[in-house]
Amino acid sequence: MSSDLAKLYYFHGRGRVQQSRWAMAAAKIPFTNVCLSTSAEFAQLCEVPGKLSYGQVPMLELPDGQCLSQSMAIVRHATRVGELYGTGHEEAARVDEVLEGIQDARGPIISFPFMNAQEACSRLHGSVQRFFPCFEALIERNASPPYAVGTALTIADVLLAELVHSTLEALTATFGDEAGSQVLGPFPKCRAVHAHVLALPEITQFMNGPNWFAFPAGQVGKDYVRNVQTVLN
Ligand SMILES: N[C@@H](CCC(=O)N[C@@H](CS)C(=O)NCC(=O)O)C(=O)O
Repeated sequence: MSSDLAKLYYFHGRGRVQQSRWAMAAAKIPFTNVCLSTSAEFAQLCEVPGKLSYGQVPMLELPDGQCLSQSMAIVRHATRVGELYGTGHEEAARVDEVLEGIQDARGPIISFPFMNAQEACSRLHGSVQRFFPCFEALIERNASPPYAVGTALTIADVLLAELVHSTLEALTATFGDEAGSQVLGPFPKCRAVHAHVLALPEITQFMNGPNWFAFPAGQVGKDYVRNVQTVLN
């Protein structure tokens, strides 16, 4: 079945689809979320040939009915549609270099609701110490602040902003307002990318619209974990 709007299938929360949502918003692709609530809904999706290529969500259903799995394939599709891959092959390769670093750094954000919050933050802190100096060096090398690659916005900036944002949310939810600025204080270039991306009208609209889900801490996190466990049974 097709409709005017692209549909992102996932659970009632962030998880592995959150980067796709930021990418779709930055690329100005209108979309809606289809949030699974029951294992029957998931089983039904799995049974339709061509819907879930890997028997997994996230999945993006395009308005013409075509379905695309794998969160980073969805991110890259939105990136190409929104022309956020930089200019030329070399910049695209540099964008990928940042994206893959973000994937390596982002594990503790994904596992956050499934762990004790303090332990999750300790892992997150380790990840920040390991990867944020690298992001700072990449932005420095690019020499066109605040951008990580080239002289205009790319998906590298958007997903770096998402990582900074989620990190701040995790630390603030666990240790209070000061914690985020303390941990991210030594990384002004990453914070500048974050500020720049958050000021974009399409991102402001996304963050204040129906496609925005709260960070999965506290009760939100517990509800999300229950939802995932129910659906995956
Ligand atoms: N590499 C995939 C991983 C997707 C994934 O692990 N999805 C999980 C939910 S977060 C899932 O659908 N698991 C069900 C299963 O594997 O049976 C992506 O990034 O999209």
